[in-house]
Amino acid sequence: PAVFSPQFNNDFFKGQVTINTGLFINGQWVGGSSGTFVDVVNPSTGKLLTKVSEGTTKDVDLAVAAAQKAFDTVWGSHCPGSQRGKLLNKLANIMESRLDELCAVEALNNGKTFQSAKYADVSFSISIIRYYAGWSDKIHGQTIETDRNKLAYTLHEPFGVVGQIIPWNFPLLMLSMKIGPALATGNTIIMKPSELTPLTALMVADMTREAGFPPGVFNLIVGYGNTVGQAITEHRGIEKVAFTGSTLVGRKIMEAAAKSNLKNVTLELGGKSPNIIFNDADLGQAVNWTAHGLFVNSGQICCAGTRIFVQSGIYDKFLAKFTERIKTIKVGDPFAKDTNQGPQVSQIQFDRIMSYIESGKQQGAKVHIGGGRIGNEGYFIEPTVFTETKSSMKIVQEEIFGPVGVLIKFEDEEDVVRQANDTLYGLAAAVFTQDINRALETAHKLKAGTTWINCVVTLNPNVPFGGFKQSGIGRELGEYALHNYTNVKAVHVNLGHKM
Ligand code: TXE
Repeated sequence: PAVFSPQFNNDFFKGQVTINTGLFINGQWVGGSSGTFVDVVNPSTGKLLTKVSEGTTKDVDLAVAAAQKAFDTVWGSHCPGSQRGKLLNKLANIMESRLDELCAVEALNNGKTFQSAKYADVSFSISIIRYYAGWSDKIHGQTIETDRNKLAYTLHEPFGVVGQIIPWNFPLLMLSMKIGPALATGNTIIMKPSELTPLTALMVADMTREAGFPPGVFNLIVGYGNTVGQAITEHRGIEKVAFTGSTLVGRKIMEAAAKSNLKNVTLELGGKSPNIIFNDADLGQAVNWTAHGLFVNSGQICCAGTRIFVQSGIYDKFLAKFTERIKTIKVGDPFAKDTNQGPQVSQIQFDRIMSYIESGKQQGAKVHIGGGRIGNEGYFIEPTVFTETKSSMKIVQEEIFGPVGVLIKFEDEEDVVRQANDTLYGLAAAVFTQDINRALETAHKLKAGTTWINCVVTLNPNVPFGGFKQSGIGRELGEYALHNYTNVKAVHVNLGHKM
């Protein structure tokens, strides 16, 4: 298979990166069995970057066979946890030694700014791998007292071969959140990155080899959702599938898992998270955090605070200050020093977002700021805020996944909790107030897997993340994510009961 060698020459990174563009199966780079390719596009220009081998159902079969063999011979119970931890630490060190390369490729392929990749995505990915390296030799069950004549204990065993399907918004971070706990607990992996953003995943595949992971432990197949994704979810040799992406596809994954071998499923899906600002909030901080929660990663983040509820007493002041803040956001080249927001990831996403903006206008909401395209090349969209919305509007109910939010006035706590919970989703929420009682009371009433108080969209490797309602099943990050990748076996030992 070929390699792609982009040359970078910008303020942050000068140099060339070499990326294998094949499939990574059983520790080897191979071409896809169909000989076809996936086009990978630069979202800043809309132009083709490179072609990557396209996987098929047949390649998934080959990868599952390799992963099963690795699990049965060199991984799982054949590899002590301390050794798995050592390999994960080595992987993290290699990623760190190539931090700038990873950031550059992430910015090139996804469109996020180099700086955000550096201070958020890539650094966080490395921390996550290290965090799970530490867990690798601490995976154990319980000893359970029953009676004097019996001993019972549990073992937390890996599933075996697990499938992982990830999206394009945080290509490296999503990969790290998935492989960290899966490898720490001793599973082998079939990974499918998004067909839009496979490049950093291809780099990591090479790094797993360099780190010394045995062949077959980590396998990477680039391909489309309805072929490779579907093949993973239907495969009878795969015991577990973990997915991050749209709620629509999440449903399909559960269905395919149910119809095949009832594989264990975890899902991290969409959101429409409320961001609540009470009258007594620190105005400057609330404005800054709200802008971060809405526009970070060009708004392409599942836990974005897209429904901004502002209490009536502070509404006008907040709107004025928030507007000034938004005007300072510079949209443009991900590699320029002063850029805060890059392009959307693809033409399809760009079109979706623009059609949501259109629908907001048509349903009678007011574009307070933004609403348009920037330039005529690439997929750049202005930071956009709507006011004068109604709860039935599509822009209030549906995930837009772009730099678009709605500002809604509320009167009291009861009113805002009702409105905030009026959604199919339940991924996250944020509350801004100086009153600790109000902050905690509201946080406890919100139906969301994460609630931030006086901040928004900040994650830590050791704090769980995941959704209530239609935002998902299971938790990623933290100790909780280990449960996604282990089966619990109970062992009963008779010490003296006679039959
Ligand atoms: O996501 P998909 P899309 C939301 C967001 C966005 C919308 C559409 O609202 O606007 O989804 O984005 C793979 N079986 N999120 O269409 O299709 C696909 O190849 C198995 C929220 O790009 O869900 C990719 O690897 N896999 C989200 C992955 O699923 C399938 C992040 C995600 O793509 C498949 C991304 C199938 N039938 C989008 N069909 C979040 N929660 O962060 C597709 N895939």
